[in-house]
Amino acid sequence: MNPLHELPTADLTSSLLQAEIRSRGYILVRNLLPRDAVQSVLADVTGVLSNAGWLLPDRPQTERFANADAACGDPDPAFKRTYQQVFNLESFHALPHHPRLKEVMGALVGDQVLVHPKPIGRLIFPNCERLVVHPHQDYEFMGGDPEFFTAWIALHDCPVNVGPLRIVEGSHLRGVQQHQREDLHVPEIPIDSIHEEEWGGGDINAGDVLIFHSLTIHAASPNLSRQMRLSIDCRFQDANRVLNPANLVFGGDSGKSWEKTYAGWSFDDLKFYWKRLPLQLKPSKEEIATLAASAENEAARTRYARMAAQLDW
Ligand SMILES: O=C(O)CCC(=O)C(=O)O
Repeated sequence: MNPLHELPTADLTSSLLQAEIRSRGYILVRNLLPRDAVQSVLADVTGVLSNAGWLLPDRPQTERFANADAACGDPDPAFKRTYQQVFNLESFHALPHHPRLKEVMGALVGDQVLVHPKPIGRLIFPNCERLVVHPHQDYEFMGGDPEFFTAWIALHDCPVNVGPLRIVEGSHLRGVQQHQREDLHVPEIPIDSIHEEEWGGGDINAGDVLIFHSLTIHAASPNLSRQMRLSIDCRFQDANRVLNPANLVFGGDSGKSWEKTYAGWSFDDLKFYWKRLPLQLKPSKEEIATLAASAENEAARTRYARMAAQLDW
């Protein structure tokens, strides 16, 4: 595996950042976030996991030693229940808004930064092949304007054997790739279409941020340790560019809502902040209302109706 190309925070300028992402499709910024900011999210997340019985009780919870008997992952119901508690944490949502990260993402996308409101937490048990995320482009899942960027943040030091992200340098220049869906798995780019020597990776530490373009091919490395690999990935774009409204709402019939997410929060400033931005939704609210009445099948009409009900401003 090739080492990742990295930049120290002190060297970051808007033009350097943009040039690096334009040519390589990613950049690893060492020590961008203060370690204590990341560690306090880790403490909250491991508190939830410990209560769920996912961690060995005789080890400090922030060391993340996994209870192998509890191993689970999406879409297991036990996973979804615990994941929802992690997703509801205020600190989990606040980290992508950390001023140091927002400043760098602003240097990349422009002054009006939209932080996508649904960060994803990765709660990866060790030695579970089925939980390892396979090669893909984020654009396949988020849609909208491909000019958005992901920030991948490990919540602890993440050496290669604990399963950090790996990246194919320059792969964003290949354009939108065909993703395949095998059995019930999420769509992925076939692994044999990527040569082993194309992958870049290495240790990623607490405080480091791996930033990459929506078309950059990436995948997780397997977690071969005895600890859980915990990370957050979140997306950023110029608020004036097109956004797929699915990134603002909850799908499915799980009953998730922003009101439930916010129920235990102490502060209001990160609640519904995107409603204050002049977003370019595609499809627009009007188009979604039309689709809710006229889409070709019942399932699609239900999906659009659920979306329309949540786009209530
Ligand atoms: O952390 C992982 O295992 C996968 C993350 C990922 O695919 C992403 O950040 O888009």
